[in-house]
Amino acid sequence: MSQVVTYERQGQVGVISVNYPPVNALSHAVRSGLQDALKKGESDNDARVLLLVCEGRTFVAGADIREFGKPMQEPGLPDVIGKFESSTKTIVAAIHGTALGGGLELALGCDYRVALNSAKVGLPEVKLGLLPGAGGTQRLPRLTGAAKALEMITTGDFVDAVQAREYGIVDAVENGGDVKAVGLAYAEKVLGESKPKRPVRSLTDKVEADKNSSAFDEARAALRKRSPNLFAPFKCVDAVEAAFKLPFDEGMQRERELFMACMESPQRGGLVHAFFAEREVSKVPGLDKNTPVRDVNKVGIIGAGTMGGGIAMNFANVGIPVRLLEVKQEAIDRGLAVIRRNYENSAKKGRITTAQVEERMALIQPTLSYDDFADVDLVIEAVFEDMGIKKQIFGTLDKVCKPGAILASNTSTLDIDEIAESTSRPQDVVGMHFFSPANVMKLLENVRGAKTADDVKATVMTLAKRIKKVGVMVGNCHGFVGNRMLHQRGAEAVSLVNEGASPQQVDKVLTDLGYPMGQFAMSDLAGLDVGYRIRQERRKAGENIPESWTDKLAEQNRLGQKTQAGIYRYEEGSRKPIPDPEVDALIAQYRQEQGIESRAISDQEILERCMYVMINEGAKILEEGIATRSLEIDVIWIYGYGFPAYRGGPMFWADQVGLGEILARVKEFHKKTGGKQWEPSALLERLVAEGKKFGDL
Ligand code: 3H9
Repeated sequence: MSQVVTYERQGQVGVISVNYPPVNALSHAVRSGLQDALKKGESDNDARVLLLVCEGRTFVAGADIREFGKPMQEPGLPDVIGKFESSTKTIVAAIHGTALGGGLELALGCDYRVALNSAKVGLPEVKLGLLPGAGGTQRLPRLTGAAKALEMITTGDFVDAVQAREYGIVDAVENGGDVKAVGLAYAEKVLGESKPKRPVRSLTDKVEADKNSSAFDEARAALRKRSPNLFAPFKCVDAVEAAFKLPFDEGMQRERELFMACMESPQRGGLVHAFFAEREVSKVPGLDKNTPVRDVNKVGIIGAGTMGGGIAMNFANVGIPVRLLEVKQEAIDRGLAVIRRNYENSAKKGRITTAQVEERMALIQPTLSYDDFADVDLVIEAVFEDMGIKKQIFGTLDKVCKPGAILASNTSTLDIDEIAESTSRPQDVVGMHFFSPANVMKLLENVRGAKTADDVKATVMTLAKRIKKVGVMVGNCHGFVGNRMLHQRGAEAVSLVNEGASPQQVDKVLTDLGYPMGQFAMSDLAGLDVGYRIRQERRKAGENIPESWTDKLAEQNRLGQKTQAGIYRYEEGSRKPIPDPEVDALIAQYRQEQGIESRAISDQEILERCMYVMINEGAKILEEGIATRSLEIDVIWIYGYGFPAYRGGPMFWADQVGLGEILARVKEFHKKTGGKQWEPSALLERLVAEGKKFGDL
């Protein structure tokens, strides 16, 4: 028998233990180990009941995702689970940590389930573009009925042990203790009470009751609204419905067909790439994983505007006290009022309690004086993009902050090294670029300066996890990774409009690709003054940036959603962009002034120009070492800009489109326009010449 699964007997209980760190995933070795251990248990005449339990931090957290896309090695998981269910012996599963996906399916193949109260269970396959493919869609509904099963399987969300008991998924919940001891006690109880074997497949009351339920059509209608572009959630509904319409074995067959369809869909490839990429980015190449981190127990934030306030909330949410600094009392009052409103809205939606609103507000202490930063461990500057002001602020921080305090800037574009030079401690200076709204968006782009100390880099990466963000470490250049690529897309989108496209046509192409909003709706959300100010800074620095129609809008105080008018117009209280004839007229006038003859532009041209310009820039970013791996760019775009995770990120997407095809078009656009943005990246050329992909780097 394989060592990852062992069998031993304790009294009258035969114990099957899985030990396959880190998360006891159901690799081939675990599946065959389970099968062998079961055989041992069945032939052990002194074992009157069997217990399945896991070592380490968790119960089985699912199929081994690393085996996806490779030839399946027997035994398959559905067969192993089938053997547990049809075993001659009654089997108890004892759950701790997270019983997820194939892990929960394995537990559902047992007769009874007991869980520690800290445990969670779920079928998160849909988040990987899949559906539960080892009986989960057939067994879970037999315990929970249609509505709960549909909710769990189509969202992939976990439920805690107490909820799981309410739903009928687990039979008992125990407070704390050692999971094996809890499992043994429950197994003894099964014996003591002579509880019968109870295979889930044989339970029929819930499926009979919900046979004609409207829940399936309702679930499909909700999905058409929530995630119309996703493939797997609809297949999840089909599979669950089969549990109610077909006998168990036929339902299992239907589940298999639907599972294979998901497995083969490109969305599964994209989502699995995104899953691993999110975990890989936390391992920074060149940064020893044992690098010590600095203590961060108190944070100072400069600027109580939209960004500063959002950033403050992240720390208060995890119990870290914040000193929030502004220059004027009104600004601080306004900032705190916005934070309070955000928290109260969360409380209204039931996400936090009213007591938590007060606790979090109490953690955010306002101040008008830098002297209050004397004892903070980290300062994040979040004022607007003006190098002069930032240098002044960092000069002051250098004077007031204690030695070893980390001095971070939330700049979205400016040179971290230049900011660092205004202090006597550039080793403590780093970029921490949050994305708007900072309390919601999961990305934290951490920017290393030339002199940033390793322990500062390690600290900000660890801190990202602590405040529940996905941290990505990048190098220093104008706009870093995300905004540098975004600027290219933005400029191209403006050029497309100059040439004849409408803002709404450009935006639709991007939303059809799966972005939650297009370039222009996003500019309106961020505020047109942001881009305007950046362009003005660059013009001041001597760059030749021609005036565009978006500058004109900003100068007319059409700043986007916040003024209810920008590139689109907005009705009171609504965020829905409405095309505005006034803007069309302004664009037409701009074209006339520039002598541009408007032409019809195809959606395909918009897609290619908006995306390929980004891919070419992304390749240059890799070439320069600003990002070290293409998956960093993917994660930045998924978590910072809403790039559809089911396409795996822009660089993964480019690999699917084909780098040869992209390079050919980049060259054509370069020939046509001579634009620097279309100068082909040397890396892109090399990869195409070698027949390789970004993913091969
Ligand atoms: C499935 O079950 C299909 C079946 O229905 C049908 C089959 C026929 N496989 O997230 P962490 C690795 S689909 C392989 O940092 P945490 C992960 O890459 C599966 N590896 O820890 C990382 O490795 P590394 C359904 C896995 O404590 C390490 O474990 N299940 C798997 O923050 C630690 O992970 C899921 O979708 C896996 N299944 O969170 C569950 N899971 O150290 C996916 C994790 O080398 N997993 N790894 O970077 C999770 O949601 C979280 O990892 C979990 C732990 C909550 C378990």
